[in-house]
Amino acid sequence: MTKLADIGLIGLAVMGENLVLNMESKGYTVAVYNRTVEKVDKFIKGRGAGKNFIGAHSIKELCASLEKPRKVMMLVKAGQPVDDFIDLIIPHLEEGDIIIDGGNSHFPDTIRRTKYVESKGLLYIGTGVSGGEEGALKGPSMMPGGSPAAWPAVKDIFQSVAAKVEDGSPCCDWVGEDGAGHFVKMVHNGIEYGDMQIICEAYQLMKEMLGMSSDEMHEVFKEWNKGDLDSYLIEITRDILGYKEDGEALVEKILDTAGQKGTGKWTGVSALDLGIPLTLIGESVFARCLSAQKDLRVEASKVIEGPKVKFEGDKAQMINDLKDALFGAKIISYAQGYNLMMEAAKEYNWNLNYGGIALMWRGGCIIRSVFLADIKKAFDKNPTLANLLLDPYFKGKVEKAQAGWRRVCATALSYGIPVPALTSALCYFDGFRSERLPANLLQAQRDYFGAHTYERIDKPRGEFFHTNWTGRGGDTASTTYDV
Ligand code: 2AM
Repeated sequence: MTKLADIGLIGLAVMGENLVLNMESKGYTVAVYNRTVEKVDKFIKGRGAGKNFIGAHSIKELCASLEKPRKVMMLVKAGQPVDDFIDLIIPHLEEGDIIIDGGNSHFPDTIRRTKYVESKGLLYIGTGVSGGEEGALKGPSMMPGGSPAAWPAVKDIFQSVAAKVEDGSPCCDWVGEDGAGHFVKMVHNGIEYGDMQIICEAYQLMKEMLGMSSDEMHEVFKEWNKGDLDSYLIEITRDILGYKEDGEALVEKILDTAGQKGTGKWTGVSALDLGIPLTLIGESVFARCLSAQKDLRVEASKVIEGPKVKFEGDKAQMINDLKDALFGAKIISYAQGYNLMMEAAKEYNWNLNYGGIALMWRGGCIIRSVFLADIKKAFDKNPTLANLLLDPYFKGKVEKAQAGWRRVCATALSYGIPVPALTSALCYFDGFRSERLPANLLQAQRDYFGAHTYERIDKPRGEFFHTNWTGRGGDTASTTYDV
């Protein structure tokens, strides 16, 4: 009898192909299937030739070729195709077998699918896979969640294909129940939006305010990649700025309208749902939306005047300040992202391992950076850390960065150059460290027009007051009616 496969994969697009080649290179036998069946034979004869793959021409054949407990992984288009495949796979599995979704599914779908698949006596995993095509082949960051009982059966495969950090630890660990893995992947993507936006803001300031050439900026990013900012996104920005087409920087010929696939938006929507101030990521999503209104901006640029000032400050100092601004804002972005995960853990009953998540993002994925090692350390020291800004290391770093960061924001605003992510992060920082915010006045306004009541600082919490502010309203608080 021919050897059974360790795992089966449905979806031979480039991510799927690369991931199974990665699995096979680690010593696993993989059965493969694709909706358009010709792709199976093409793969077996092409990139998969001479390797330990079993080509299946139906889902039945795929499931029959698997070692028990059977593990069937889908890497197909997110949405309805995932539900359709689940229904096609279920009849060919037995109790204890596992269905895995490695696509970019929205976490509420994964919560629903976990319940559904478990109701059939099977186990389910929804895993974030980050790192693009190259990551899939050489070692992605993997963020699995779902039925906890499924983890021991896939742990070895997942951890052996995942990226590794310097000490050999895999960038893959169990995230949590049902949709936790896809939630964490979503937050990863939101943070990616934020990291990219603050880099773009620094670029615009260097180019438009400081009048720097792409070669000069290339050198600055090269330097920045050697310190606290050392990360994949700084590294590729360095390379992009140095890339020439016919002797000129290609980046300057690219149309300034950003695309998006929706994961940043999902992160922002989730923050609004859970009441978490995820300002930097929110601004990063909106910045892409504004960039997409190109025609309107071109029209506005012809008729609306802004400040006309020429930078006369110390250029080297401003570049140094920009580095601090990026680092300060980056700390805020991760503090906010972690805050969102903590609230989601409460809301959805997930037992998240925050240090483990930092380790999963440390290598293989788009937001990989040296900085994540320090986040891991912060949570290792204090697993119940309420906010990253309260960790002594990060508190010290932000305090040190704030002077330069403030100079950058103040200068950008006076020059009329938009820096929505850098400034909103600074405002969050100042709000977070304020004992008193103006919400007392806000509560008074709410009570004035809507009798919504307020609490007092000279009375215990939980006691609510209503004032008849004008002498014309009654004493009835809004709690007694429902409008
Ligand atoms: P295909 O090769 O038959 O198009 C990535 O696009 C993967 O998802 C591919 O394996 C693709 O199969 C599959 N896919 C895309 N849309 C699909 C759909 N509507 N139903 C099932 N599979 C789909």
